Amino acid sequence: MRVAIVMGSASDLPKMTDAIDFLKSFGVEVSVRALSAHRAHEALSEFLNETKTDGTEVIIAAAGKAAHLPGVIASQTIKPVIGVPIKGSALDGMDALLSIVQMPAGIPVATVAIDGSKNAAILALQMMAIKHEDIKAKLNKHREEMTAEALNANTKIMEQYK
Ligand code: RP5
Repeated sequence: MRVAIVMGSASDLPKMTDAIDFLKSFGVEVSVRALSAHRAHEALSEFLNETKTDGTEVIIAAAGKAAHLPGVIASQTIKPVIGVPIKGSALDGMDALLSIVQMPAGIPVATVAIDGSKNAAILALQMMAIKHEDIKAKLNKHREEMTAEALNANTKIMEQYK
């Protein structure tokens, strides 16, 4: 059970650490790389070759600005690719969002919100839960915990304004 997380730059790492930690908390192995589609495309292709045989099931790709990385990765694999637009430029991440989401027909990238790396991790786990019963059980427990937290917050608000 492995997920690969590829970033366009080491400067994207702070936005991805929650996702890395969340995946690891589910017992998933995580490969983390900073391999720009523009500045390190040969090393990127070599890494994608490794993912063919190392047990990687889903690839999360995060990039900012003209964020071609997720699409370039998707062009080289049929594994599901989840794109995370990173906010970090004068355009507040809208540039990255549109670069990632507007893929041409035939090469999809599942795109989450700007800086939405936690959802990328959850979506990767949901894909893997189709095959892995242990991940499915942990995701269901996680949902139950979220519901309990939300209802607890509601109870507190009701008490505050009764
Ligand atoms: C993108 O440009 C990277 O994904 C990063 O979000 C942004 C800035 O990269 P650095 O100039 O910090 O390396 O390619």
